[in-house]
Amino acid sequence: MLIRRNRHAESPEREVTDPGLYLRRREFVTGAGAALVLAACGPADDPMAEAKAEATTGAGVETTPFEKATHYNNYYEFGTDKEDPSENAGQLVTRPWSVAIEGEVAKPGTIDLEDLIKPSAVEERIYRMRCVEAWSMVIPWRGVPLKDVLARLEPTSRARYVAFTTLLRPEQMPGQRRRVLEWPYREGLRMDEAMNTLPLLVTGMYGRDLPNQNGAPLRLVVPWKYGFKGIKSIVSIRLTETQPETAWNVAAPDEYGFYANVNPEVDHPRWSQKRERRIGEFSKRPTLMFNGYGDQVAALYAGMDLQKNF
Ligand SMILES: Nc1nc2c(c(=O)[nH]1)N[C@H]1C(S)=C(S)[C@@H](COP(=O)(O)O)O[C@H]1N2
Ligand SMILES: [Mo]
Repeated sequence: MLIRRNRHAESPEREVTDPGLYLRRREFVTGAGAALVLAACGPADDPMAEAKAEATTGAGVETTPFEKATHYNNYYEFGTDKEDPSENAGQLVTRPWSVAIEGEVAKPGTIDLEDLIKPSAVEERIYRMRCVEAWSMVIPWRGVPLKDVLARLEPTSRARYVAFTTLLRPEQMPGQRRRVLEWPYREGLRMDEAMNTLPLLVTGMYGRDLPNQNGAPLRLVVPWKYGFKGIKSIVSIRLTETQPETAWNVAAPDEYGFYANVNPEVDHPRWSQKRERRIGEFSKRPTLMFNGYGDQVAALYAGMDLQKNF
């Protein structure tokens, strides 16, 4: 069960709620995927209520503190240290913003971000995020289902993949002045993965607009895949017949596959993927196949060798 909260149905106060207060409400993610329980704004300090919620939701967990989610980032366009994006991304100008719609679609062209998002109902969804570096967070995102946006673009019968590109603007993205990766950052999904209900095109988090360091004004979130699939500051969406190149796969094909499904059985050459550190916790926890979203996505890979297609 996914509780969908339509933005327009929310009280205006909600928009100005201090994120700290917002976070004090208890929010839990179940072990079984996108399903989420937003426990009513009951007393946050009632240990019994918390224990009960944990019991009913299985691997229930609180959302990661906003401070952590916005100051421990990977966004190499702004530097490779975790604090670099929060320090450097403020200079990125994110309005106006348009997205190029390219390739196998009925009407290629350029569309204003607002017009791309507007026809869809904005939702808030709490997802686990697992980085390939073996840390994880739980983040309340705000966005629209990728599948809704793609359907509106009217893919042709030849469209088998969708490719995304990040902004290339070295004047405002100091990390792009060094060849850490082949810029611009690129990512992609197979069309049936993209049409699954889980992937979100994200414009906000923690009930507010997306901070620049988290990929403003538009980023992708694919919760059953490693975090690097969640490409930030998207300027182009291209539907293709063949599997697109992706930045990390081009940089190190033995380390980062195209699929990048969270998989505790396939280790990265430099680190095990069996366990992860949830940011804010002391001991490591086991990593779940497909990051715990197998119910919704395992069928996409029926018959595929996930050791080879990692
Ligand atoms: N354009 C771009 N997108 C990116 C990255 C990046 O360096 N550049 N890093 C990826 C990685 S490795 C992760 S784990 C997530 C981190 O998202 P967060 O900083 O919002 O937690 O963004 C992904 N998207
Ligand atoms: Mo990552």
